[in-house]
Amino acid sequence: MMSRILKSTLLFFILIGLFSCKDDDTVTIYVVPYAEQEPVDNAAIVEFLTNNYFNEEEFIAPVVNFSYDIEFSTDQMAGSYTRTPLINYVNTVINNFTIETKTIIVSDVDHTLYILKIVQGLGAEQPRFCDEALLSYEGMTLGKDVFDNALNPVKLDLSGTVKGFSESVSEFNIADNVGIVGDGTFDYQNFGVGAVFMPSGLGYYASPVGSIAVYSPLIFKLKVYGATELDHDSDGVPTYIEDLNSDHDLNNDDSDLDGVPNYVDTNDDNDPILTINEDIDEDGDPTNDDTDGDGIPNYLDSDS
Ligand SMILES: [Ca+2]
Ligand SMILES: [Ca+2]
Ligand SMILES: [Ca+2]
Ligand SMILES: [Ca+2]
Repeated sequence: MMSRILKSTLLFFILIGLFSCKDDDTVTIYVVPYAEQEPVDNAAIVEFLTNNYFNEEEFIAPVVNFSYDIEFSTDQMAGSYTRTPLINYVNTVINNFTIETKTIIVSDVDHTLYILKIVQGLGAEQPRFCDEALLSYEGMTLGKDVFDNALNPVKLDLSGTVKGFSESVSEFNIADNVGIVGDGTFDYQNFGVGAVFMPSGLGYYASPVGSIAVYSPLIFKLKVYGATELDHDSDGVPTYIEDLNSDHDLNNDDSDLDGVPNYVDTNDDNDPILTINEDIDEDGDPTNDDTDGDGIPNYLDSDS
């Protein structure tokens, strides 16, 4: 089921193509402007956070072998324990739990992510937006319809997931210890645990994907275990460095303007030398070789 969190832009364009090329009729599909949809989605998320609680009592006093599974519920009482409405956690720390907000701009419109942090994670690393993360997750709508999950740890290239997903997973730290249990399975300790509430503009927006209605805000529960730096074109330059303008969009960095973005371009400056071979000092890093001393490393310098 995990393929459903992959970006659906391609599907979207194919659908438009099918609908708009019927005979000579041009059918225009109306797409709601982000500036109109974001406030609607935000209000729906705030309503969810106002009316729902999570099983905080289980995280405050975890039993042996606790699953660290988050359960959202409209029940405020858990036995004699009174839960805190989720909305109270927004930008406030209570019992070491919090909901951090993060603003992501899509087509000039601010979109707010609500990231519930239950366990930050004690590992040193955080997966970057374009790294491979080892994680488990469950995706659901605000109506709590589960549309996707990976309950056992899977490796996911975050650059291929929707922005609301990659920008949330990258806010957690990984496990600080991995043990191998007797049966050969792994036992991760102190991994990141949380959830994200995202407006549709950071999810699938107007693209119909599986059972998810268009313009659906989404929830993903997350457990983040590990991170691996990726180099998509194996040119010696890690993908996160190929995002030259650091805007977390890999597709708008194309140094030689040949239509192939740097992160998948094995020759970023279109000179006769592949990027991997511009690593003059052969230290495995082509970004620190600047023969003519002009401040532009050779792999991006067509006159080096
Ligand atoms: Ca690269
Ligand atoms: Ca970029
Ligand atoms: Ca290029
Ligand atoms: Ca080159």
